[in-house]
Amino acid sequence: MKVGIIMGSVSDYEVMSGAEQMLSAFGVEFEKRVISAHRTPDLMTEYGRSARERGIGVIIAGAGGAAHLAGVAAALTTLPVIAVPMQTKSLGGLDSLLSMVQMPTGIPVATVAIGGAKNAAILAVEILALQDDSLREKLEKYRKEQADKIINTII
Ligand code: RP5
Repeated sequence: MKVGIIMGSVSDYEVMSGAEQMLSAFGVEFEKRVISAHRTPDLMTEYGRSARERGIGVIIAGAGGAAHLAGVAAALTTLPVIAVPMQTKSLGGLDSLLSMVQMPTGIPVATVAIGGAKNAAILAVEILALQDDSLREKLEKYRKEQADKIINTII
């Protein structure tokens, strides 16, 4: 299964490329698209409705401001959706965060930190690893490397 990375604007790509890099490091296949819940509602619907049959297992959605992308994606599919709130000039990203995290009961979205595209990717890998032992081993190796870096730090 692959991961679907979507973002509301090409201006989100710099942050969302972090998810791409992390998925590549784990050898997880992904596709990426710019789709706006507001500017391209028909494309949004088509994407959400067809995601599962196109082999997507998890969706990562990055958006800013009135950040409805992840919530609308979650409304269109029962695949897990992970939201990445974008930092914004006007409100620092708190707008994006609150917009994404306050989903109504029944349509959940897992929201990571503002700009947390890399963690979104790791969470997606953890979900896919539930049914993939080689991916689970890669996650364990990654955790060990992180710990070793700290343990071996001399100051
Ligand atoms: C959101 O509005 C996008 O996700 C982006 O974070 C923000 C600004 O979009 P642009 O005006 O840069 O296209 O929909």
